[in-house]
Amino acid sequence: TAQQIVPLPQQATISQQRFTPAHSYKVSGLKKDPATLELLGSILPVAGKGKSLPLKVKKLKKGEGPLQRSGAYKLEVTPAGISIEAPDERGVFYAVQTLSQLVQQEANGSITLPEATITDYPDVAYRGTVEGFYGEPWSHQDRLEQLRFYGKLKLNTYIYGPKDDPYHSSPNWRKPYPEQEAQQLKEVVQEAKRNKVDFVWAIHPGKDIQWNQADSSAIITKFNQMYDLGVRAFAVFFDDISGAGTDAKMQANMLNFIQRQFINKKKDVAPLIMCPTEYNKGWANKEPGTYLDILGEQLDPAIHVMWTGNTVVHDITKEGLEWVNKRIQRPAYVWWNFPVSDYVRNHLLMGPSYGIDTEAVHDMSGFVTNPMDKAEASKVAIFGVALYSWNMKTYDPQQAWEAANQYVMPEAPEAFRTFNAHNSDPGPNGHRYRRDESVEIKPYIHTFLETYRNGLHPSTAEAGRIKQEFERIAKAPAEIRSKSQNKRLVEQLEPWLLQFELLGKAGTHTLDMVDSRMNLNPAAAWANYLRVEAVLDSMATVDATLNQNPYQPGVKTGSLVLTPFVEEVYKLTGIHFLGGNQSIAGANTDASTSYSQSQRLANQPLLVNNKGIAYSPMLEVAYLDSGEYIGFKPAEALQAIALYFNLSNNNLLSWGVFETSKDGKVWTKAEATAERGKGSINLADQSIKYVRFRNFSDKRQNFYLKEFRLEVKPA
Ligand code: LOG
Repeated sequence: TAQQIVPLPQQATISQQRFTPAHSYKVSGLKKDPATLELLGSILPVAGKGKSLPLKVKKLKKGEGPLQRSGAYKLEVTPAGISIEAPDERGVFYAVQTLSQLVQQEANGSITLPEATITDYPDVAYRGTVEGFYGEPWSHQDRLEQLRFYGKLKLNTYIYGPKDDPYHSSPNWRKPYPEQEAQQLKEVVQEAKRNKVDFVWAIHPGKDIQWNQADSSAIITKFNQMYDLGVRAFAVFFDDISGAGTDAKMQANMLNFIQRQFINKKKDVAPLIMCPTEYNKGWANKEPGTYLDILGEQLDPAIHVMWTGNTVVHDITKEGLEWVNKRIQRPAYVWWNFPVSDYVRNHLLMGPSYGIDTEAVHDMSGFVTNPMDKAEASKVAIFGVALYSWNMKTYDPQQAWEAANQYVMPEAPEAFRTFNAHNSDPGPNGHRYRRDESVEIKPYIHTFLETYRNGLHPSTAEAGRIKQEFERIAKAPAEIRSKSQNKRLVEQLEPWLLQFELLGKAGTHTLDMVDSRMNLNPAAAWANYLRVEAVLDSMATVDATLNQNPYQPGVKTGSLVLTPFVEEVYKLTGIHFLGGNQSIAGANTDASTSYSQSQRLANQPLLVNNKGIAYSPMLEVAYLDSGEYIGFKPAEALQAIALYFNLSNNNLLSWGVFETSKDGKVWTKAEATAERGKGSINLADQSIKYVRFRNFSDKRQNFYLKEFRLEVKPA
């Protein structure tokens, strides 16, 4: 079977029997590609002198059909020799990658091969990743390792566009990279070449672009600098901007100019890619003749247009692609916002890559995933995308995920699987994107809880299964730490490993607590209750101490099913023992709410505790339509002290006003000063019950919601 080859070949006959090659191989036809030759030498004995078997590489004759695609190959392995035919160097490299998966090292030191005939080619022409997230960009070493990983999985595209690289975006997109960065990018480009990956360098000029000759030249100049570093593929991103940069006609003009003046003139660069401003259906103007239609009509047909789906973060459906393809008049180049976690930074997204339509092969020109800032941890999801985009019809998300756990952490696959199974869902978020989590244990948890809520004894079958899972969880982190050879991966997981281990302990004590209570052993139950409490305290400390970014600080694990389970059972047991309403010390803050009617901000999560209420900062452009406002209504038990805001906009107070109210009806202006939209307002008036910021102008106003926080204290 071809089952061990990833991604799964399109056609393969692979014998069950294995043979030991009689001689070493004499390679012909590969002189011009030292990287592939080197790889070959690392997997097979290649001849010195004496008798040898032929390993012939031939260029595939020109013709029709999928074997003409870049990366396609035919591979034939018999005891008499090996032959590879491919239309390009990438295809030969992929044949050798497949060969490396066929080769087996035997205990006696020899190697064996099966007889095999494989005819293989990719379903999607461009496959890979877009380093397109906000936050700390990948490290140099991370990037080099990713490229090797892509080579093995036949991914051919890496789009470089980290939002927080100032030379990719504003303020420095017009400037050349400083020497050290330039040198490192050069090395990344070389590693990409060795692995037959197109390194696509993207520019993000839209925040402050001027539609004039000077800025057109600035882009060409920058592209030429990148060309000199070895880059042979380019992209222009216009996502997450507001103002003059968003004009479709101007964007199309500029891109066509780049196409004529740069792409067409260099004979050796890949097709140009653009990310539009309206890059998802949710944000697209649906009126005919608007933004997307203008791009469709005016943009040179050779230019690819990226698309994230029906919303920013969404499943990818055939219907959704058909909708946009009609407008942009070409198949969209999919930018899948999974497993990116820049909008849920306290979570890891380690679950299967599902929700990508296996019927959509003809509706896309490319498929790239936007990963987490944790490069190694992102491999689980990227693995799925590699299998999907190479051979779509056979893609099974669950199977791919099982294989990924094995592939990414071969030294501790079971422990890694356990960890990933319970670290999948991003939690509530502004994009309303959710994932399954703890799928296998969920039904047991539900039944257990239903029973326990009624004060009844959960069955030993359920309790036993759940306890076993928590014991596995408690052990998994130590196993991962001690066995995994991938230290960088372990480092990236570490805060979550720590939290996961605690969750395992908390859960185990929880089951013991219920068991003693039901067996009428209140002393033991109470002792376990205190243990659960202590571990939950430790978890709160981890959450409040590690990963303290200003967006979604903290460390969440098992947040969809398991952590809520432990918390609820702990709470129910506490009520049983202590009576009354158990609540977190201090004022009841749950009743603090946002006070807003803005559609754009409706799903943006709030951070609420007894010190403050805040909007979780937004990465993309926020806006208020004429008359709309955002604000807060603190809980009755709380009193407003001060409002801190950073609404990043140069003339915030020319269109917006801060206001307070005692009743939500009569509003008083609160005097404020702002520097580039940043400032604070003192609110030391006990009668204030509402605070808001209102757009009093007659049109929509854009800004970045970097901070909007009301400090409070118990009244
Ligand atoms: C950004 C992207 C970010 C992602 C998820 C695109 C085209 N742009 O809302 O940089 O990583 O969403 O937060 C985006 O997706 N904006």
